[in-house]
Amino acid sequence: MKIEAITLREIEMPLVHFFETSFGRIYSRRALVVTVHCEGVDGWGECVADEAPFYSGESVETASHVIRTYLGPMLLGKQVEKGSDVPALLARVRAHRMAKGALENAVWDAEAKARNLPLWKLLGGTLNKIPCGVSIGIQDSHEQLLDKIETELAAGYQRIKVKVKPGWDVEVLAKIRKRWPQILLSCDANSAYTLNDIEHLKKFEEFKLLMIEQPLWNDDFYFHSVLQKQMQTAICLDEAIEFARDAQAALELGSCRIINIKVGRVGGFSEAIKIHDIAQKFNVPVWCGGMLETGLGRSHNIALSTLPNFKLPGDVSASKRYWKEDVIEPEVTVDREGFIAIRDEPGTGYKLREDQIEKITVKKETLRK
Ligand code: OSB
Ligand code: MG
Repeated sequence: MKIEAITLREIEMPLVHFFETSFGRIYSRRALVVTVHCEGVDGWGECVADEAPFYSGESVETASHVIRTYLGPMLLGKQVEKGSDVPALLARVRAHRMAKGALENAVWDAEAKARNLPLWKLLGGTLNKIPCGVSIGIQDSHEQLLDKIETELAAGYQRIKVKVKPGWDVEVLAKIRKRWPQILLSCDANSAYTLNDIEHLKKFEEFKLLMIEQPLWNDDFYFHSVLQKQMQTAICLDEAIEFARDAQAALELGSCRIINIKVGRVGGFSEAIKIHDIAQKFNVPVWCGGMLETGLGRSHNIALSTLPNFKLPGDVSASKRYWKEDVIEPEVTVDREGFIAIRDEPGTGYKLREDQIEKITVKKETLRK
């Protein structure tokens, strides 16, 4: 497949409910979507970078700059057979993993369509349904959070994850556990604590959490290993794992007992698969995280979640939890037992609503050689 052109779009989608983490609240999602045009086949990819560089150093603007100026030109006019050919072509650019991931995944998408194969099979998936959990942001009140949890449990979700930060943690977790003593419950701090908080973090132990996600600095695994040695509760790393070698280092150090894989954060499917495989060798389960993706990124997360070591419920939930109108058809739905059934059609199994994408596009340009 020759990459003849790349379309870069900035889209904006209002969230049905605000989403708040330890680093801030958003009401609407701005994102970058790329299309690689390859001799009659179009592959699509979503860049998970946020509008602001708060979760990671990347943002919509940095990703669009780097794709337009460097990464796009490295692919334009090239003959690529597989998504897995892409990382080597982009290797000269350092960092900018979310920008790279959008392009690489678009090529995997094109490859699946060109070969008439389901993307999940191409990735090496084996599961025909995937277990789902939800990530629930910080709310205006404890009552509002408890109401949300009740709704999600009633919908069938298998695991509840709540966002925490200093001032919204022990008391909140205590209320949840009191009301639901048995549910699978975890929390995600998005780097809101330091090692000075170790005694405070030990108070989380009594809530029998499935895991505490990324409690310390976003780029650290050494101090997480110090913390993990002093905690019974499993630590899960999200932000800190950008490469397969990070996963290896973290597991050798004992920094975590679970890994959250986000395909965008790690620069695309190739690196995501490598992390999956390393964790499997260490007998460490992984799960698929989310970045408030539109249906496009969501459909890629679903495909990745079919690999055999995705043993814990992911953050891949139904479209309607985030969007009034999604960009794919059908939208993603979760059954009463909390599973997403894998679709067996070629590509992602979800059709992009290009008319809808056009409607929410705020900027668009096409790159050619
Ligand atoms: O840390 O997992 C995270 C959303 C934005 C940025 C970071 C995170 C999240 C989530 C949402 O937890 C997961 C989802 O997409 O449902
Ligand atoms: Mg996280």
